[in-house]
Amino acid sequence: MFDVLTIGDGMITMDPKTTGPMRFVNEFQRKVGGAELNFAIGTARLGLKTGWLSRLGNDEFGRYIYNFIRGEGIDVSEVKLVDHIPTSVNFKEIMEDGQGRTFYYRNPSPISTLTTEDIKEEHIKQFKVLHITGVFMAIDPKNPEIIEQAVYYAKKHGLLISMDPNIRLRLWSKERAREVLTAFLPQVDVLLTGDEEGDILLDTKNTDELVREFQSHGIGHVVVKKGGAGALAVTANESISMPAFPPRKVVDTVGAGDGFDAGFITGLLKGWPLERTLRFANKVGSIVVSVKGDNEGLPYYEDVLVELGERESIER
Ligand code: KDG
Repeated sequence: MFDVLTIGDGMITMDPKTTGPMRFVNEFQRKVGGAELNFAIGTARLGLKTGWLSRLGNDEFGRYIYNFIRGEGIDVSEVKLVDHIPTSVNFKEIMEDGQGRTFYYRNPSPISTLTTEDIKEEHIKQFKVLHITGVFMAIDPKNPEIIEQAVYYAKKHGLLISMDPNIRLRLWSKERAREVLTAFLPQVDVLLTGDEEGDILLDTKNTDELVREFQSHGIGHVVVKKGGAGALAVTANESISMPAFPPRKVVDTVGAGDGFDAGFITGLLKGWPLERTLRFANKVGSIVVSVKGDNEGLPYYEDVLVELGERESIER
């Protein structure tokens, strides 16, 4: 039995060696990225048995990502390398304060070859959680249908559905994102959204209203991520708001939300109380921003315990 499955694109991420506008950056480091891929790495490092369903180009970059993911101990039995479409690439721009922009070269992406036939009931039913995000659904107009198929099998076999809207406005419009993602809300058990994404989905900046509206769709865990301002987690019985842990240093904020999601799902599957789950997820997010790269900062389970002061760190 596996724990969590996610479906999404994997990209070569070109990380700038210097900060500032990309037109002045001359050197990049070749890394890997992709929201669902980061989430998969995050959960695997935290000790979950994770699967990633994807398509990569049958090229050097595709082989590199495939081996990288396999090296993280993630199940790649549903990852295929396809001919004729090169592996997606994105270039990052990082400013002095760790914020930045992304420039994609992923149209088409190898994952556009995925069809509903590639979603197999026998595969899905081996997991406890299906984690879906707006990035995959934005890449190709037919992708929401693929997620519908996966959600159908997942529900049939009692999996929890977790969703991070992960809205990338370079990939689709606010209107399309709202139309597609809100249609999934009645199926979602755990919603892990940024506050600005909540506003795009439901047209309100008021957090209480957002939460109430999400709960009206029957979502059991509504989590609103507020970046440096922390997060709020609400269930039918509890509502916990928690400030973020101050990171050692903010170097690169990309991937922090995926890390938070990985931490939250880990706590949930471990059956922890909501407060502990939120604290753990917050800590994972704060560790990620202090390291450059979309997933390099994702911590191992023991690292988080050390950072939370629950385990001693022996240096030498
Ligand atoms: O959540 C981080 C991801 O967004 C990043 O690794 C790559 O921009 C990306 C994407 O579209 O997946």
